[in-house]
Formats: sequence, C-alpha cells, structure tokens
Amino acid sequence: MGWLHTAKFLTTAPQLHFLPALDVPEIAFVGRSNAGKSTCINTLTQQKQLAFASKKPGRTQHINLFSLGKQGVMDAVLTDLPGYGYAAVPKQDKIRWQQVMANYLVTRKNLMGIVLMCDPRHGMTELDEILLDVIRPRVQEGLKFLIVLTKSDKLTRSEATKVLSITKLQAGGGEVMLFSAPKKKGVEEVAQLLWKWAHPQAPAGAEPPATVDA
Ligand SMILES: Nc1nc2c(ncn2[C@@H]2O[C@H](COP(=O)(O)OP(=O)(O)O)[C@@H](O)[C@H]2O)c(=O)[nH]1
Ligand SMILES: [Mg+2]
Repeated sequence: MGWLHTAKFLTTAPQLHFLPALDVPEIAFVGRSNAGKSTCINTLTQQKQLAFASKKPGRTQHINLFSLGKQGVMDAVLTDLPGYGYAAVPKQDKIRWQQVMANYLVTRKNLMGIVLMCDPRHGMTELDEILLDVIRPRVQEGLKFLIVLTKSDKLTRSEATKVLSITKLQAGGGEVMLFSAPKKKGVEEVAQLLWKWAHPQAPAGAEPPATVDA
C-alpha cells in the first residue's frame, strides 16, 4: 500500500489555535472552490471518505487534518483547508476565512509544504496570487511549494504545454505539475514529491510511494 493510502482523519478545527501542536511534517492543500482539491486528495489517498470528512456539516469551513504513516505510526499530516473564492459566501465569512487561512499558513510551526490546486482553464486567479504573496516569505525560508494544475484531461496537448510553462514562471521557485483524476495523470509524480518532502533524510529508493495499484 502506498504511503498516501494510509491517510486517516485526525481532527478538525475552526481556527489554528484549536489545532494540536504536532512535531511531524505537515503538508497543506489549498485552492479555489471547484479547483478539484477534494477530487485530487481522494485520488492521491485512494479514499473517498477523506474529502467526505471535510464535507460533513460544520466542517466545510474548518481546517481538517489527516494523519499519514504505516503501522499506525504517524510520520506526517495532510491538511485540507477550505476552498476560497466561492461567490455565494457572505463577505464577512470570506474575510474571516481569509484571516484564518493566512494565520495558519504564516504561523503553523510544523507546516513544511503547500500544494496549491489550480484549474488550468482559469489559470492563477487574483486570490491565488494573494495566497502566493502571503506564503512567499516562508517559501524563501525553505517551505516547499507545488502548484497542481488539475483537470488536465480538459486541455489539448498544446494548451497543457503552454499553461505549464506560464505557471512555472508564476510559481516563484515552486514546482508545477499537471494532474488529472480520471486519467490518473500526475498521481505518481505528486505522491513521490510529497513523500520526499516529508522524508528529506531518506536515501533515494528507500520507499516506493506508489499510489496506483499495479
Ligand atoms: N475532468 C475532470 N474533472 C475534474 C477533475 N478534478 C475535479 N473535477 C471536477 O471538478 C468539479 C470540482 O471538483 P472538487 O474536487 O469538488 O473541487 P473542490 O471544490 O476544489 O474540492 C467536480 O465536478 C469534479 O468532478 C479532473 O481531474 N478532471
Ligand atoms: Mg472540496
């Protein structure tokens, strides 16, 4: 079983200060509503109930944590942050949520990587750019950063090549990967990268982080 398949719901909280302090590496998933974040997390972890856990009443605007690790030994945590930019959300709630998210991204101690999900048909939106500005100082201090271009099955080959090179210019030192849930494109590449982030000391080939069952 692949490392990401070990994901289990750990806890949920409305704000950073309700989260337990942890000393394992934490990787946060962020993105606009409808960018494909839940689908991506489900595909990577091969577990439908994870994003379901984040959809339970009262949890959609929460920070949801999932533990990772074999034999029940937690060695990393995935964080699902609520999507932003959903037009129907009242303005006060939007502002409140932006503050919760910025607070988490700037001050969460064990946060070591951020995965930004982006629908390549819309490209990087203004809210994505604001998020990049918020995390830039931490990225410059070594925080890992990956932009996942979701739904790549909806692009032609030349569109995909173009959006990949444009997004690489915008990524400010982060990596960019094309992803498609139905085509299983990029699943293995993203899984490998996240495993390397969480296990920087591991020798090459120490663990096969396969996510796709052979
Ligand atoms: N064609 C295609 N559709 C996708 C893909 N990922 C997500 N979607 C669709 O995009 C919509 C939003 O996906 P969802 O995962 O709920 O986005 P979230 O709001 O960011 O969690 C749904 O209709 C998904 O079926 C993908 O890789 N390919
Ligand atoms: Mg979702």
